[in-house]
Amino acid sequence: MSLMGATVATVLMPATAARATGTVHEVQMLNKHPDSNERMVFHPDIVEAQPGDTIRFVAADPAHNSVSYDDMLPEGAEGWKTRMSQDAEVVVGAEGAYGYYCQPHKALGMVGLILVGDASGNYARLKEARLRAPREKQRWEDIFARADEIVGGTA
Ligand SMILES: [Cu+2]
Repeated sequence: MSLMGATVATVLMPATAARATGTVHEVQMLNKHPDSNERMVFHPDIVEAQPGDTIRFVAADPAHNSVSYDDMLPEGAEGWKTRMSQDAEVVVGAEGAYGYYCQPHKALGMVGLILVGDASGNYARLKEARLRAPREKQRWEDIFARADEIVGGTA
């Protein structure tokens, strides 16, 4: 099984080998942030992982999913799109930064970031992605402000 790129773990393609060696990071899909009044959030919205780790998107509230941005993936990594209102697992193989959003709530800024290993290779490029909705843009600015310190601050 190749660990390059991200693959959605399904019944047909269980990422058993990857999960056996990697850590599982849970991301809750929520209508409201547990500690603030923010609506429609991935929690946590920044995950630090290592190649081969699994990101488990938990459908704690219904009507959410996770979709990778085409222009927010490491070179050569595959994107993903999970089913609405369902738990789903994505194995992150390639080192780098991955941006994703919730399809119904993209414009409301329901977005998240996964940093795998040394993410400096494509992290700066994520900031150049074109974002149309003001709240989407605002959430990304907030995420980047926190992620800068993790990636190195100069990115
Ligand atoms: Cu959503």
